[in-house]
Amino acid sequence: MQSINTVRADFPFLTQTMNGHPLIYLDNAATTQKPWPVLQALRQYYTQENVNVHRGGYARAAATTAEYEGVRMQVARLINASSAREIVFTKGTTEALNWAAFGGAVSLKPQDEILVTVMEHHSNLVPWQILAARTGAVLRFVELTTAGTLDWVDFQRKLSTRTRVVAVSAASNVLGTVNPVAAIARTAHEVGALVVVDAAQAIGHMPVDVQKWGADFVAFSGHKMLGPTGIGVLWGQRAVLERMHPLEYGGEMISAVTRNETTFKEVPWCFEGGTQNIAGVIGLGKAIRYLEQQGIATIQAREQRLAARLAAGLRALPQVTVYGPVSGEQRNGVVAFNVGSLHAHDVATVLDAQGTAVRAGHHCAQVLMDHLGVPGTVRASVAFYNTTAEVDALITQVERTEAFFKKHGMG
Ligand code: C6P
Repeated sequence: MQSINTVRADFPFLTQTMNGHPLIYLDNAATTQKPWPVLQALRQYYTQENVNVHRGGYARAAATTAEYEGVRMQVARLINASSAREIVFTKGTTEALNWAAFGGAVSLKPQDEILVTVMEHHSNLVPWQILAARTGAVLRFVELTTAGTLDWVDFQRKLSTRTRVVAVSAASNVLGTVNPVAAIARTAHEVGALVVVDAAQAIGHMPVDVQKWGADFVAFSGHKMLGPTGIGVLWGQRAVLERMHPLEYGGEMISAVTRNETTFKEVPWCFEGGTQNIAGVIGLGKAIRYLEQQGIATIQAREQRLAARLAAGLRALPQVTVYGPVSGEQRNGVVAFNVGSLHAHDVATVLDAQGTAVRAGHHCAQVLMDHLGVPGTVRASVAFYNTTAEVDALITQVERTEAFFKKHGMG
C-alpha cells in the first residue's frame, strides 16, 4: 500500500471540516468514501461516454457496452467467480438479497425452515421473514456466543433436513464478527439447504472467494467498497441462477416479443431489465481497480490493526462497553460501543460537535439489539484511509464524554 498521506490525497471528502474541526470520518460501514479515479470516471462517463448499453450499434455505444461488460468480468475476477455470467448487477445488497429470496431459486412449503443468525442486518432478515409468512415456512435464529460470534453448536442443533435456506452475513455491521462462511456453506449443503451470504461488510475489506466459500448466492454493494451508490452485485452459482425467474419484465431483458408471448435473454441479462445504472457500473470498475492496487489483504490487515487499537482503547475506559469479539482474524473494522447508561445518540452528538462522524442507533439490526439488551449503540467503523491519530482522537473524545457526563451526574 502507498503511504497513508498519498492514500488520503485520493479521497477529497476527507479534507473537510465538520463543526469547525477537521472531519474524522469513522462511518465507513455505512458507506465508504470515493477516491479520485472513481469520481473522475463518473464525470468522464457523463461528459463523454453517456450512451445506453446493449442497444446502439454506433462506435460509442459499442465502447460503453464493452466497458460495462468489462466490469462484470472485473467483479468476477475480484470474487473468483468461475464466470462473469454469474454476476448480476443490482441496486445494492438489499436488492440482491431480495432477488435471492423472491427470484424463484428457493421454493418453500409449510414447515420448511429458513435459518438466519441473530446478527443479521434487516436486509438479510426481513426478506426471509416475508418469504416465510407467504409460504408457511418457519424462520429460525442461530444464537450468538457471549463473545459475539456465531454459536456453532446452536447452528448444528438447528440445522436439519427441514432447513431449506441458510442466510448469513460474512461480517456483521455491528459486532465486527467475521463468520466462517465456508464451513457454514459446507455444513448447510450436507442437508441440502441453499446458502445465501450477505457480504456487504466483507467486500473490499477482506478477500472474498466465492469458490472457496462454496455458497449459492453472495450479495454486496458498490458503495461500501469505494464505488458509487445505487450499484451492487448478486453472485449466484450458474445452476442456481438458471432456476430463477426475472422479477422485472420489460426492455432489454427480452430475446423476442410477439403479441402473445416473450422469450428472455440468457442469465444474467434477463435479470437486468430496463436501462441499468451504467455510470454506477463504470464507477464500480474503477473502485475495484483501486482496491486491487492497494491490495485487499493489505487493506484488511490495516483495518484490523486500526480496529483492534480502537477497541482496546475504548475497552480500557471504565464506563465503556465494547461489543463483539475481542480482536484477531474474526473481526473486521467495525467497533460498536456504549458509554455507561448514556444514550448512543447523545454520545454521537458530542462526538459530532468535535468533528467525528460515527453512527448511533440500531444499525438496521434490531434483533441483535434485543439480544444485546440495548436500544442502540454507538458505532465507529474504520477504513484503510483512516489514521491511528484519528482512532486515538476518538478514544480521547469518548474519554472526555464519559468524564463530562459523570461530572454532571449522568451516565
Ligand atoms: N449497512 C450500515 O450502516 P445496502 O443499503 O443495500 O447497500 O446494504 C444493506 C446492508 C446489508 N447487509 C449488511 C451487513 C449491511 O451492513 C448493509 C448496510 C449500513 O450498517 C447501512 S444500514
